[in-house]
Amino acid sequence: MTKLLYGLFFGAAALFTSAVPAQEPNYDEAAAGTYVLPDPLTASDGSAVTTPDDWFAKRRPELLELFGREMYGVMPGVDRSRLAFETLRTDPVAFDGKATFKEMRVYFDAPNPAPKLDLLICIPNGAEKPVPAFLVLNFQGNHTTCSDPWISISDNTEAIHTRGVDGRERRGHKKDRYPFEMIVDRGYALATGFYEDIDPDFDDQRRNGVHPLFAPFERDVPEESRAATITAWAWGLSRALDGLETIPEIDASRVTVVGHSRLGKTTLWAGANDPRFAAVVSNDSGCGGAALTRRNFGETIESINRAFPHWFCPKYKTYVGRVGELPFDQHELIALIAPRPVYVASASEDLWADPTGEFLSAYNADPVYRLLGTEGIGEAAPDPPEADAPVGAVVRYHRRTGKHDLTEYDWAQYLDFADRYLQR
Ligand code: GTR
Repeated sequence: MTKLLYGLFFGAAALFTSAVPAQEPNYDEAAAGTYVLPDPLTASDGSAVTTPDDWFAKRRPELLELFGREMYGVMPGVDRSRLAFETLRTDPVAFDGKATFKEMRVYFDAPNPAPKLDLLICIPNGAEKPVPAFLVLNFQGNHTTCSDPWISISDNTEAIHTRGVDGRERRGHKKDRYPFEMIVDRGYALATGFYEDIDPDFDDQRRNGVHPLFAPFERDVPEESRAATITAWAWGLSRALDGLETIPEIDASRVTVVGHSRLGKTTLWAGANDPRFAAVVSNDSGCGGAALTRRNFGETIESINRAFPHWFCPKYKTYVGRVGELPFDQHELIALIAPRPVYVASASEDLWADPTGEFLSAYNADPVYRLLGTEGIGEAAPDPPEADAPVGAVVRYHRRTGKHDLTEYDWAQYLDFADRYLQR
């Protein structure tokens, strides 16, 4: 029965999307269009933002509110009395004894058993405690991130139906994206959770996942600006961080949140909202993530809202066809993370995500980083760098050779970046 219902949801979405003819994506740089980016250092009343105080007291709150209201949906609060964390299992001899695995359950609405997020946490045994950590949501369940048979198979049946995650034979099949050993060998913990534990990735008008918990915080928020799915995932990342704060071996003040693709959009928004994230990595996040929305290249505001209407709030759809009227662009989302380190990455063959637009966003966040006393994007030139040649400083960028993916090359850069800014 449940399966049939999902079938109906998908069927309805397909009917809706095929009714409006899609435009061919543009992959010609000469046709990317001309545009003027909003200036992050000019407030909406026209006044100049010239001091860190101006930024933190006025411009930053204003931009954060705009991104919530107009694009992702306003970030809801949390009822901390309903949060609970339980360590379910521990394996102190993972990877031949070099690390400890923990499985921790984050209850969002205790004492109710659901919704919940199961975190798989790997902590290096030899490193001096507490260790810095990476936090990354995964797409198909914790058991797909590593082949170790000790790891529990995701039991979120609702999400499993939507993603077709079918258990044992998928064990470890995405392990290349989550190099546990490489990370613990460098002295970092790695925590991962299944993104659909937080909110299943389909349009159900914000009924499932954590959405019901938002109701008390959304009474005064207009329907068109209520939390969409990217906001739900970002909210869940903050709850995962709440969980990491309870683990003595982990230094929760040195957590880098990493996300790929739709989850790279999510990490930028999570980092913008939650200043406890010490650093943010947005890998191949594209449209609605790091890429500038005003550029007509690859995925556009129109195509993304057609294919994934639930990722953004209804208000965002009103900008389809009038992208120049958006009161922000994505460089300002990156600026909301300042002065904390942020890493934006592209892949050379991932034109759908607009690598140049992703670079330009990072580049144009630089003035805010400078205002706040950091080196920003350092000596990087205004044009995108060569492939496989990372540029920048506290704002950093690379374009890896290859396709849309999260690879060992990417992680090697993120580890060096964390070494530079988060190791004592
Ligand atoms: C694509 C979508 C992108 C990106 C990607 C993903 O189909 O158009 O915006 O988010 O999915 O998350 O895998």
